[in-house]
Amino acid sequence: MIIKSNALIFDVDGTLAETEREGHRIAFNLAFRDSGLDWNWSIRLYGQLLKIGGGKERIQYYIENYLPPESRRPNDWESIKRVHALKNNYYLQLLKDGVIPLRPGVKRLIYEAKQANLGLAIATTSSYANVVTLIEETLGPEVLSWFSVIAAGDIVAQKKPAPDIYHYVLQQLRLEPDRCLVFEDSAQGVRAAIAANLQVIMILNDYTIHDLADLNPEVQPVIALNHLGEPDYPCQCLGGKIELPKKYLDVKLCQSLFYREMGLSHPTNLMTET
Ligand code: XBP
Ligand code: MG
Repeated sequence: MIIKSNALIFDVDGTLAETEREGHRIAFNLAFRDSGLDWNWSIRLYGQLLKIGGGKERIQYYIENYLPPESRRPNDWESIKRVHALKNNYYLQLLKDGVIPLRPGVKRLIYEAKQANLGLAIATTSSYANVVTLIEETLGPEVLSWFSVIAAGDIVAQKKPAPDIYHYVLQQLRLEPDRCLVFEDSAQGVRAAIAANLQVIMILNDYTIHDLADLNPEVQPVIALNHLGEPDYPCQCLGGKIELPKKYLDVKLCQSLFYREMGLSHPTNLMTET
């Protein structure tokens, strides 16, 4: 798909919706039960395991790092894949039950972007079916076609923080990085995007609230917010290189960031350098 306009690229888990604590985590625990594994990933433990991107990779990391040597089972990738497939079945059911809403401002921004003819793309570590179902259930099946590229899961060799998924999206969009703006919630997501020369708006959540402090000075988002905000539900600016000129992030601010990246001053002068 070739698009001529600038584009917004969204991470999914933690960015479009808070899918982890009451979604993936619950589904993992149900899959463990069905697989005869007496593991229970608490909210706190899951927060530690989130540093490992990808569900299969997370299970493998847990086995290798949290279990005593004599109980390190399953110890083969095929068995891990089976547990993970069970987990995703449960996760898809949770999405269909409507238990995971979009984060504030997400729907508004996606509609604004569509209206402004910006390109839309997805770059996620999660599985393709999970993304499609989340979008269909929260935004409606028709919105799925607004996304020119949905890059997910195992489509690339190395998951975030490697930049592979962002390189893939840029290649599919046939856009240079300065024509795109990324939305991410986690340090590994920001690292992946910046390693692909993209600029990032970081939308922190309960699990990633300390991730901004984990980032080196040269790997910083352009702005970090607690959520995207709405006109009647202001967001807070938590850090970054610019100040937020209003109480929520809208497509006009995104447009002004493209101007900034191209070294042009934006006609409406929406931004203030800090
Ligand atoms: C998301 C993930 C995913 C989900 C589970 O990372 O790490 O692994 O937790 O998805 P990001 P799967 O938001 O940085 O893309 O189980 O489908 O892998
Ligand atoms: Mg994320």
